[in-house]
Amino acid sequence: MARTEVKAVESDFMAWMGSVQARMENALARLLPAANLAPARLHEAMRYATLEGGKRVRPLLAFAAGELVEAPAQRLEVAASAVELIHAYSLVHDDMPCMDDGLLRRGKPTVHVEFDEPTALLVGDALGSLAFQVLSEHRLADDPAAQLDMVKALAVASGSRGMAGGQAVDLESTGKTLDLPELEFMHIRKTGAIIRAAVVLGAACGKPLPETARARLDHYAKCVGLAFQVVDDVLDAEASTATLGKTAGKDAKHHKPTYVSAMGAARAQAFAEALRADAQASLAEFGARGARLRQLADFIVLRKF
Ligand code: GRG
Repeated sequence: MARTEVKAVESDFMAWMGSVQARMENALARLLPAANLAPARLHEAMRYATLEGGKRVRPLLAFAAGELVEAPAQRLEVAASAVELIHAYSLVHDDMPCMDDGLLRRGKPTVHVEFDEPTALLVGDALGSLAFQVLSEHRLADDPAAQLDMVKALAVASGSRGMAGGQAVDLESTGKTLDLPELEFMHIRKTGAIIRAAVVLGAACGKPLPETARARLDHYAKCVGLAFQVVDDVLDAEASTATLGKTAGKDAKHHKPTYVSAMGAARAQAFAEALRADAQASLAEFGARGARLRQLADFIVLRKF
């Protein structure tokens, strides 16, 4: 591709990303309870945790998967909001002193710092419930059984066989060395499961995909989900707090086993790039409709924040 063509593709992707991010900000602001509605402090904290921040990678993946199946944007924004609410929930709890004890998130004080610990606990609880409320009260699939499958996919991805389970392994592993299969087991659950659910939910908002296409899309999602956490490990070791909007260098400080501690930053980045190639290869059959998913795999692996 010529240099000018590359620039045009990049700016088209940036514009698409900005438009989905803006759409998501509006959708989440509408779906969250108003800040002045009683109990106002809890509602204010839920909005603080969710709005005006974050890359919105999971919603972007849901919208990109929706492009494969001509999914209506009104459905996608609701499904993507449910995923983002679970993600925001996980960040609030992850930052609490009983977990990773983070002080800074998305460039601002974490919820338990800005509010207090009991409020942070309740924010997570309430965001989780809201996620399943929005997923069940809007029509997202033509077939009600397909919509029930969406609810189940998000429940499984966030539960003990998904994110909560991965976090349990993460907490148990502090100060230990994990081998590569053990690291993969943890990362695929802690971070990958919700990313996979974002892709599944986006694809479920449109025309049904044949089983083989669904399997290829799921393989893509599994690869980018793992790659996302591998790159997060690299950025924690190599980027600055100002760039990340959260405290850098915490993994080494807290003796967390990561891909960087297991293989070094350069090999970890190379592993993420191999996962990206694997993800891209599994999109071959989708042709031009897979363009956004391809671009997102690039963004996830090459990002600097
Ligand atoms: C929500 C049911 C439920 C359980 C929560 C606390 C916990 C159990 C899990 C922690 C999961 C966690 C925080 C994993 C790390 C994932 C990760 C790399 C987050 C950063 O995601 P980005 O970079 O953040 O997409 P932004 O701020 O851009 O949205």
